[in-house]
Amino acid sequence: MNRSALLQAKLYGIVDLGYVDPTALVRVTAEMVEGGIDVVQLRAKGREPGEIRRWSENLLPICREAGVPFFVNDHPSIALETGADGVHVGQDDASMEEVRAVVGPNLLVGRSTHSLEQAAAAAADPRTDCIGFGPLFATPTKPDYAPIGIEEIRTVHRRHPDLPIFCIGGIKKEKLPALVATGARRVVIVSGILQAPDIAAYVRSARSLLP
Ligand code: 3NM
Repeated sequence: MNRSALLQAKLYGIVDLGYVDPTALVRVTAEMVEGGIDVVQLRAKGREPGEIRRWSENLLPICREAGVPFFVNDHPSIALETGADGVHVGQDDASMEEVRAVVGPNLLVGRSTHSLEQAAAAAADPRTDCIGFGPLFATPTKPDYAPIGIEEIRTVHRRHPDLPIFCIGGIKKEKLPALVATGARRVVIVSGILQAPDIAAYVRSARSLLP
């Protein structure tokens, strides 16, 4: 899997253990894939590494079969050892040097960014394959972060045209037309997807709103 797969991607879904019971992980991931999700990440804050490793091993084949890149949040060694396509790290997590020392040159590495300055720093580092940019709106999924709004979306895309930028935070499918009009090209939706009564249908319809 290489970076160009991420440039093609439009809709990135996170299977977040804050919303999904462990017993439902496989079903939810399969429904996201069925709906046409472009990237899947496993996010399991505060969970034991052994559990995260097992969940990663369970979800990876579903994504692999569909050709969907699979990322593990926060745990470079689990991403490497389970054969995931990538790892996603936050600003407060390991440095890019530390992450690459664990995963080597081939895994994809994503980084959260919360300002134009952080996005520029990530873009200037060739070890970073994609970024999250947000939270655009307040969100219970990441409650301790102040929303940055949508004014900078156009600027961040203009400054970094070759970097896959995934807008994130408080995004529901109803907001997609306005975000696209503001220059967004790729988005992450977490609770909107995971709380939908029909996950595959929600993903399909959100995906269709991203040109
Ligand atoms: N990271 P929802 S916002 C996991 O800005 C995450 O880095 C963010 O969830 C960031 O779609 C966020 O439910 C939560 O708002 C996104």
